Amino acid sequence: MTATPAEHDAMRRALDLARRGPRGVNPQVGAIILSADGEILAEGWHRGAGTPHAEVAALAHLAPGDAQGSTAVVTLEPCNHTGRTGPCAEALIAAGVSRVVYAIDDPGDASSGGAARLRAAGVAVESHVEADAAHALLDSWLTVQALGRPHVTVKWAQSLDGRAAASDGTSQWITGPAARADVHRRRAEADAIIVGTGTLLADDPALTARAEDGSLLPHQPMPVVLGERAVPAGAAVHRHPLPLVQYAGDLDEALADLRDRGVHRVFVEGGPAVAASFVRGGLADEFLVYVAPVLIGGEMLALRDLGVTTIGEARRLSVHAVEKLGDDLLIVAAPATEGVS
Ligand code: AOF
Ligand code: ZN
Repeated sequence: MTATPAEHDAMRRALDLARRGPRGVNPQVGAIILSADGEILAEGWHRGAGTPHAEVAALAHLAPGDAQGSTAVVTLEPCNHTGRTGPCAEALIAAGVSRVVYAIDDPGDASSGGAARLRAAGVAVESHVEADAAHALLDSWLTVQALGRPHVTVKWAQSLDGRAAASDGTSQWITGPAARADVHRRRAEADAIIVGTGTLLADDPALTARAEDGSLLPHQPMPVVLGERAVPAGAAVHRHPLPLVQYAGDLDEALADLRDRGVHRVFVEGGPAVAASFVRGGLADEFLVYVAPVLIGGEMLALRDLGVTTIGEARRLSVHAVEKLGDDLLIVAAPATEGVS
């Protein structure tokens, strides 16, 4: 049996519930308990590490016995481990749930196995329901689990002919206000924002996420600079509410250290050399390319050399979205064959 339309609806609602939880070391998870005839009996979501998991939060609304014969719709495979809390698979079995529908598998070594445990107890289990939406919600958390590093978005703005600056280095402003506002909104969703020392010295960016009136948005990404050159004492980035973190060496080490600091989502903002080093290292999970209808010509390409000498080595991407922002275009793309599934 596949999932019913009511179960798909419940999953979409469970994903909305999941979004109420905080992004952090634990995933955002939502759960809904449906009666045998598809009525919502209870809802729950995970409120962060150390608090009850979504399934347990939902079951807590029901009197003993009320979940007997019910269906649990959960955005992540119910866990099968005792971590900060007990195993959700056991809680569902104990409550008498007879069917579990979930979106994506739990990738954790210790926490996975809930589906098998449920089936062993005679519970019907259906997976991969609304899986794409659940993937999108948990992309950074899944990247951290699978690859041990934060999810990396590489962003640049370019002319229609692929240039990021004029020959004298001037680059402000290639794109218009709508595109810039979109960048700030996305910066505010990142845990860290990375630039190279070249960009920092050339543009003196504040690396803050700002509203259109210039005020700071509530969530600020940690400012990070890559490279060995010293950051001047008067640099605008020193007025960022969070202290600047600088890495001189290896990209992988920088990302591992950021992960250890709780960073799940980084936004790489420049310039062409830093962007190219992420691409060369296979470290770019997502691309945001803002394209302005302007021609610059010349040598100042948006991306430095990738070591591609023959077309078979070109990095193929798939386009996930194209948006019109004022006069500009935003292309959202990702490596065609990579990605966590
Ligand atoms: C679920 N439902 O709502 C969540 C799950 O240390 P703990 O006990 O908080 O466990 C954290 C792990 O449990 C986390 O890494 C992930 O694998 C899973 N999260 N599982 O069944 C939930 N938040
Ligand atoms: Zn759990």
